[in-house]
Amino acid sequence: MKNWKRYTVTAALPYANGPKHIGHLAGAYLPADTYVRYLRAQKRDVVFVCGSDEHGTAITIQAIQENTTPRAIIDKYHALTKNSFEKLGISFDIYHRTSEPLHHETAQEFFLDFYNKGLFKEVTSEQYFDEEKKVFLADRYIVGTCPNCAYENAFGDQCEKCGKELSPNELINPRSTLSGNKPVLRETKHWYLPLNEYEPWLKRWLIRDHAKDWKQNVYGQSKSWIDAGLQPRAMTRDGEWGVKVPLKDAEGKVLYVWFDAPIGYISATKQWAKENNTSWELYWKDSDTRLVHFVGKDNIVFHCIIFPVMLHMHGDYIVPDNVPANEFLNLEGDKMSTSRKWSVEMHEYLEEFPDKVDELRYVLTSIAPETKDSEFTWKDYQTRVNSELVAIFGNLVNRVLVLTDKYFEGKVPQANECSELKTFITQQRDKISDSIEHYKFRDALSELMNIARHGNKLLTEKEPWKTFKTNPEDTGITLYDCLQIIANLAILSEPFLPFTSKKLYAMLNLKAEDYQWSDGGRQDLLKPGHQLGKAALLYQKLEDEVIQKQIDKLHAGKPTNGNKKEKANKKMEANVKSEITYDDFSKIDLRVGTILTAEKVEKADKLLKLTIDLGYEVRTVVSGIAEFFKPEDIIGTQVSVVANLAPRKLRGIESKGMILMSEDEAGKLHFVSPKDLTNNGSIIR
Ligand code: B3M
Ligand code: ZN
Repeated sequence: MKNWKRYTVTAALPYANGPKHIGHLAGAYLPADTYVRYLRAQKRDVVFVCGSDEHGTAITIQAIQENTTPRAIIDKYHALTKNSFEKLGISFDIYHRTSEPLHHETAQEFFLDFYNKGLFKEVTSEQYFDEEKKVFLADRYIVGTCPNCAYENAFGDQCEKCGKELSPNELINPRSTLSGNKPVLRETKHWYLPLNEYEPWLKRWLIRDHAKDWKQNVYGQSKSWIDAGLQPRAMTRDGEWGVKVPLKDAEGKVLYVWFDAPIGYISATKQWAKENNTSWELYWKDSDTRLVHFVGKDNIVFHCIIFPVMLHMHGDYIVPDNVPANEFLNLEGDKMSTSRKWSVEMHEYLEEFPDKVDELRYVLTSIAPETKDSEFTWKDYQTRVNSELVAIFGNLVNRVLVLTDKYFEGKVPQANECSELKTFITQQRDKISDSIEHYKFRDALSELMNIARHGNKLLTEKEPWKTFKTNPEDTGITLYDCLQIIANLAILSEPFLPFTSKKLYAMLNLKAEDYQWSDGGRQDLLKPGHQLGKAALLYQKLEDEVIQKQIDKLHAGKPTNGNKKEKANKKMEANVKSEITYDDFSKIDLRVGTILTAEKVEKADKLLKLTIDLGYEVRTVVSGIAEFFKPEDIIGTQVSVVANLAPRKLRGIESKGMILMSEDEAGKLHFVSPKDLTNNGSIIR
């Protein structure tokens, strides 16, 4: 294996157009942070960069829709997300922004490098333009009638009704979703990256170098993209918001967001190097630097194909050694989505559980979607916290410290190193290292927990509270071993549970900076006689009410029509009547009739007096529909009538029969009418 001199670790730059949820956290940021903390614990040279991705059509369109500016949107969400990451212990060395001048310069330099070398293809094509909003329209922002199924609201890239993939010019009656107007076709020139020309290089690089060491999901996706054949891809867009295309004849054009965003990793490193008086180039241009990109699965193609090609085209740069992308984290049986309000946003979690960060880190790593999609449920979160963190980890630490306090006045008892234990913990440390190096954070965490399990097992077997009366030396030995286990946990838990680790160091009265990863396994981390610090509870049990509240909150936040619909369904369900026989039904004489006249009933807001032609006779029927219909509007309407209902008097008027109405979820009434004009008096059965 190569001996890397330094590491450049990146985590996908979040779009600063909305809050980020725990699915994003589990997908990229948490594994990246765990990896980096592990490298730092090994005293390796590493820079961990991230920042806001602040350009792109989506932000422009959102600003138009919300009647605000892109700047206002990005400032808000940059701050929110940066702050959430800090609180979650995601330890970036820098959280930069792609709106910074340094980034614009860096991205433009890349563009010009390609341009000057003549690597771009210039292509002029016709694209839809919204004349009122003055923007070119991405395919998604054009709707029209589907040529395949005639659905009227098909998107410019796909019809959601029949599923057919479309291009905007296939739509019949195209409309802009921004103004509702018909867009016009305009000629526009763009610069294309000829990805197809780099296929041979990509293939060699991917298959020769990474068929073995990349995750199956990542390698497979990348390979199938390449196998399918690559197409030139436009690296510029029409618009005002973004990095300006640095050419004279490119007024009103900006770099495609996926061209500039990954360069954001480089500009972030430049800024960090400036602040830390070091060279950014070592981290991007030295072949002994290992470049690792942590991303979610929807970003694989950009990090495994497009960006590597860009780095290769530029020439001076290293390419990623690995892109350990995760799959998706679902939530309570459904895809996580901020817009559909089916998500747990990072800042929301922090508001609800400000002191339970490691609990979230623990659960998200335990269920990380490393090889396939996985699922977060609040019940599972509760179970893992209560029966693993509280019952195994927290319980061990608490019992050992309390017992040491009780029997040895909080001082490490006299004992010798236990070589068996030393071997065990050293092995565990190596298993954890190996798993982390292979981006298997779930396995790594479970090996960490096995160390805590081992401590509990020692306590259960040795029962130091019993031996104290007969053989206090044995009690001392057991507690000594358990204390060394806890000190090892302080070191080895740090990448996963940094807040826990910090508390452990304090409780043990040790200084974190005195230890590194290779100290894991040592049996003399705590010397006999060493005075321990104060014991504190590491984790608290999560009660059912607390969890139920989160579940209720999630369901209450579902989009309102879903919610209303649920209520309506419940109401309808509540009205289900008991079974009747066919004979019961056939007693009702149901007929079609036509409303001949309609008038209001004096002093009765809800009633209309109707005369209805039933073919064989004309009837008077009083009906409670005045709130919903104006008399003049319903004359001539065909309705269904219960013809043999016993007559009754309403406001002094004899009503003979009843007309059928259906009531919707809002309580509004609708006539139940035959679909086609039918003879009056026709029997309904
Ligand atoms: N902002 C997409 C995303 O948030 C994009 C990642 C950029 S990484 C260079 O999923
Ligand atoms: Zn269709």
